[in-house]
Formats: sequence, C-alpha cells, structure tokens
Amino acid sequence: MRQPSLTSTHSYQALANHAAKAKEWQMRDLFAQDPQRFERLSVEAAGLFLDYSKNRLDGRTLELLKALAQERGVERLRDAMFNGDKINLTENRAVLHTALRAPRDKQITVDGQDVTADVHAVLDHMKTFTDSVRSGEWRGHTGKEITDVINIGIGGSDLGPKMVCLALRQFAHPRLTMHFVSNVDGHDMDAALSRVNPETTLFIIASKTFTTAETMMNANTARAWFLQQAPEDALAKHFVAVSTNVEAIKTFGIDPQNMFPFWDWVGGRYSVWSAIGLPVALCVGFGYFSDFLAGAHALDEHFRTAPIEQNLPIILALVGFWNRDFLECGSVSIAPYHQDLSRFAAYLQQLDMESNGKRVTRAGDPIDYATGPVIWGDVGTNGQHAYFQLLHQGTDVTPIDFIAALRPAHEFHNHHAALLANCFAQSEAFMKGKTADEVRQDLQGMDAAEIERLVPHKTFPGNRPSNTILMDYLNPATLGALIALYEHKVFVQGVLWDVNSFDQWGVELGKVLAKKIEAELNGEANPGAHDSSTNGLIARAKAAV
Ligand code: G6Q
Repeated sequence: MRQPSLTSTHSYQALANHAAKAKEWQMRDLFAQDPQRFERLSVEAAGLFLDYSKNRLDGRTLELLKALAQERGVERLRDAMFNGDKINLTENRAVLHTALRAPRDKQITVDGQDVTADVHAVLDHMKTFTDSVRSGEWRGHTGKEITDVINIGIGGSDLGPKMVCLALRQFAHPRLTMHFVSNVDGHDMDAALSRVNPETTLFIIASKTFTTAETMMNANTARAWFLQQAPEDALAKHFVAVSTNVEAIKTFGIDPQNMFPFWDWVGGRYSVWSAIGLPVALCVGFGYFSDFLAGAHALDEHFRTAPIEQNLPIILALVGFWNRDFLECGSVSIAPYHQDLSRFAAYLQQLDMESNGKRVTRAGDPIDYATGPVIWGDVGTNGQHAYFQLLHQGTDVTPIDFIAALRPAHEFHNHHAALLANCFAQSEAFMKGKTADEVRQDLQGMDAAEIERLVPHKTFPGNRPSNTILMDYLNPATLGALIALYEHKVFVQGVLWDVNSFDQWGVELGKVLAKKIEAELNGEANPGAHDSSTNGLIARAKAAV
C-alpha cells in the first residue's frame, strides 16, 4: 500500500516547524526549567529502565512525535507483524521472530500452519540435544565428552549467538568452550581448528539458506579436516546443522536427527531466538536459554500493549528519529558500560543498518529524507580513551546510548562504582558541556593571556544527546529484553521511514559478486571485463601465487 510521503504528512511538517525552534534550545536550560524532567522523561518495563531526558526535546516534541507515530500507522503495523501478516513485502514473508519467544499456548498461524507448535517442537529438540551434550551423555566418536563447540555461520547466523554467549559468560558451562568461525578468510578457521581436538569438538553449521559461500566453504573445510582424523561414520557425532534448507543439509551429509530447522519468516538478524541460538543453549543451558526467550517475550508484550507515551521501544525509536531527521545526526554510538556486552554494538550494527539502511519506500518510491543512521561503538570505559574526544568536541553531533547494569556479577565493588561513575559522568558531560567561563574558573591563577589562549580548546559545547538504559543485572532475561527493545525500536523507525526493514538486497548482491572474480583468481581466463582497477588488482593477486 502506497503511503503519503513522510515529508508531506501533517505531523512531519508540524515537527519541522517545531524543530526550527528546538535547534536553539540548550539542555541545561531544559533541566533548569523543569525539576521533574528526569521523572517525566524516563520509562521502565521488562526489567529495563530508559532515561531519555538528556535529549533536545520537550513535552511538545513528544506530542508531535506521538502524532507522527499514529499518522504513520505504527500500532497498526505492529499488530500486523505480531499477527503474522506478510509485512516483508519484497520477499512476501511474515516477520515473526516474536513467535520464537511466545509461550507454548499462544496461537499463531501462517498460511494455516500452527507456528507455535513448530517452534516448540524445535525447542524441545534443542533441549534434549543440549542437555545431553552438557551432561556428558553425548560423546564424540572415541567416547570422549565434548569440550569445544565451533559455530560456523556468518551475519545473522553468527553475530547473535556470538554476542549472547559472550554476554552470558557468567552462566556458561565450565567444560564447553565456544568458538565462532564466520570469515571466509582461512585465518579464522585456522585459529579455531588449531585450538581444538577433533575427538571432543562439535561443529554447528548454521545457515538459513545453507548456500552462503563463506559458510559453505568453512563447513567443507571443517568436514575435510575432521575426516583426515576420523572415519566417515563419526560425522554424526560431531556435525549438526541449523537451517531452513533441510535438503541441502542432507546433501552435506549431516544426520537428519541432528538438524534443527527454522522458517523463512525468521530474518537472519532476528534469528538468535531460533535454532540459530543453539550455541547459546549449549553454552548456558536450556533453562537459561528459556529465560532469555522469556525476557524478550516480556518486552514483546510491553511493546504490543503499552500506550505510546510509556512504550520503551516506541519512545526510543521516536527519540532516535527526532535526532536523525530533525537534528541531522548521522550516526548513533552504542556504549555499553559492561565488558560482557563487548559485541553488542557490532550486533546492533547489523540489526539496525541492515534493516533500515534503505533508500526506497515500501512501495519502491525514492526517499527524500534521512533513514537509518550509522551504528557503531564499543564498551565503556574503553571508548572514553579513544573516540569520545570527537563525540565531545568534534564538529558532528552523535547521540549515544549508554547501557549499564546496576549490580555487577563480580565482587570488585570498587570497580563497579568507578564504572557507573564514568557512565553517568559522561552523559552529564555531553549534556552540560563546559562553558568558557567555567574553563576560566578552572584555570584561575594562570597567566591571563595563557588562559585566553587555552579557553577555546578546553571549552565543550555540550547539548549533545544521549539515552541511558539501566538494568538491575545482566542476565538471560534482561539481555533478551534488551535485544527485543532494539529490535522493536528498529521496527518502529522502519515504519516511520516507510521502508521494508526485513529485506537485505544489499547482502544478496554481495553473495553473488565475488563468484566471478574467485573463478578468475583460481585460474580461469580474465576476459578483461572489469574496470582497469579491478583488472589490475586481480593481476597482482595472480602474479603473487
Ligand atoms: C541477516 C542477513 C545476513 C545473513 C547472512 C547469513 O539478516 O540476511 O546477515 O544472516 O548472510 O545467511 P545464511 O544464514 O543464509 O547463511
């Protein structure tokens, strides 16, 4: 259905007028004018607390953003997604990652098929399998317990399980070491294989399509490596697969008992809740994996039922939209103040940029406004000693999402106080900045000319937006809720921008592009069909072998 262009809507134009004034605001003043600002501009649900008061907005901004959400049909499309409607229009697919974490008794059907029953059948299989590997009942072909798991997958079949296994380190099985091989670069596979013993290693081949070139090459290399040291009939004890492509798994030679299916209505970057989460269930156990799903489900229920003004993902989306489209912020930095979330920014980078990095509407019309921002970041406090300089004093304004757990999972309490102090101090500094007069105060006693020389360098403009997301403790449930929060934020922004957040034609192009050059590098004649740069690079690579 063709929507009116975003920029032509009444609420967008009202926001544009409002933004002209809002650009002049200083957050310092907004806080001074409203002692209740923090209480007013914070919300809590599913174990997550969001403080969005350190943004350049006021009550009127929120009213206008809410009107825009309503005018763009956020609630209607949200309900369509939960119902299993085929909202992924270019692939004619439902978008039902929420069904992967729905309880057993929830009725959801797609094309007449009972989705929940299928989901729980696979979850039951995952439980049996992971229980037996973790207990030591499942043994390698020489009778030894499994000690290492190598997940072979890329993109959505790698980033989620890898990030979650790291994040839930505290809950990990002491005997199992998890490895993730994604890159077609043989160094990745070499590094993993050099650390494991084939007798005690389990390989998971994770690929939705089971055709992705990198994963297939890595899977074949792993299989050949294994068979150099073990007989063919040992494969069944050491190779399992996760895919929607059951036929391809059989052809690869994996025992049908050891297949974990999922469905085309699960997008790769939304698949950690499906059998793609098998490494997570192996690492932390099925009980905690269920808690992870339950945490996401709690956030789903909140998203589905809470009014817009109390709805965490909708608010996060609206604030991000405001920063992107009206305050012209081109990127968002993710700053988890939690070492175990060291891969969270990389995970969100795919989730957000692959979903909303689009330049045409759902109807295929060109877009004349800003869509998805660049997402990047790293853990605090490390980032403070690297790129925070640009965030504080550079010429671009980059909103930041600070994420922290109030209670640590270790006993070094002085470390945790220092960590949280840094997190809160940074958001305060970004908001307040430091005026020239404050710098002069600091430098009192110094030679007056020297002070004036230094003032411009030591002044911080401030007025730089951030959100802070707090949880009590990083555990499977709060992590599940946190990921679901961002999934739904991305969804809402996609609706506002009228893009299809669930296809990824840019990735598909990449999947075919390299084939031809690979053949040329492997000796096929180069017909000179490329540009001179590409021909030159190919020639240099061929000359080097
Ligand atoms: C995710 C993308 C992409 C995909 C990988 C791996 O949403 O579609 O990152 O996950 O290209 O694809 P396969 O799982 O099919 O190997």
